[in-house]
Amino acid sequence: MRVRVFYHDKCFDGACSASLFTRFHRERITQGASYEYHGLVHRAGALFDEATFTGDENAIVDFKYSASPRITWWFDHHLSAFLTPQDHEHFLACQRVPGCASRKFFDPSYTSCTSFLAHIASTRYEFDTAPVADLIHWADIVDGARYESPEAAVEMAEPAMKLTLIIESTQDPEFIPRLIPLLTEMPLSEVLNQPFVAPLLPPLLERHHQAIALIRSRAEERNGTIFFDITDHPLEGFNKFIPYYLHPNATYSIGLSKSSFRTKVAVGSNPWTKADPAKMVNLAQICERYGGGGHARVGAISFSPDKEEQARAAAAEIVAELRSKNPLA
Ligand SMILES: [Mn+2]
Repeated sequence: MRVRVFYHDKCFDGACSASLFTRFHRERITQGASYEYHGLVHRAGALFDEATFTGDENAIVDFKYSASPRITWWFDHHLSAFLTPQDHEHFLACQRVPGCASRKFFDPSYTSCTSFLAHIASTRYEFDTAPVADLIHWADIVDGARYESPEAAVEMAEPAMKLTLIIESTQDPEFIPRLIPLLTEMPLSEVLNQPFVAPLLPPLLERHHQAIALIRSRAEERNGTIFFDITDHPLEGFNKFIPYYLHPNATYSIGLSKSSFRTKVAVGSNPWTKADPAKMVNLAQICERYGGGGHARVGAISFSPDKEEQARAAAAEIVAELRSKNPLA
């Protein structure tokens, strides 16, 4: 039997979910099957190429629902799991058919898809999660950004953090499929030491440390709000907790950055702040005023590369507004 596993690409939880599905399927559904892995990414237009659903079984984990009859397993925990109302209807109809309901699962209350899959596999299929408890624990911390401190989020001490850094930045389409089976076969520290994994880490840590140094040199905190402009240093993304690592007493952070395809105003809040949540500003509403969006605690606005001055003006307005509404003042 050939099993194709489709997973959220470049995502620690996506890779862990694919690995956990494999171990569960091998131990509790069918022995001796072969497993192939295909990463899926969010993009405008069609998310799935149904021509790739060619396994004897096709599973989607940590990614949106597909109504294709070839999909035989589905696990997801994202609030936005259904692309269309028709997809949601299709899933609800499936839940009324026992043979379908026992293979397609959705629960947005779970922090990670890995912990959701573990719960279903253990409660419905008697799968033993004890050997993979560490993996489940770290999937919840990484996917839920549940770090105990800014140091834990930024200093990358744990193997899971280092693997996340590698998984999120790889450009090699064969890397994650090669990594996935190992995640439930050995401790994460041993995965990290594999010859095809270990050499990838030092240049990424170097880049991470450069980003910390750059933001340290630019970040200015006043009245509980950090502002930094790094548009003159194109970065392929940076760890969003760095501002609070450098200024732990700040409540908000506004960062202006630039890549080849956009100028971005990132508007965030400190996950470890002592501020009263009721006194905090809804950042999604602020970003929406400028055509951006997000969540109450973190949002962003994207401008086309030629609109850099507009982005800078928007950032300055938001900084002034948040500095006048310091919840800890
Ligand atoms: Mn996830």
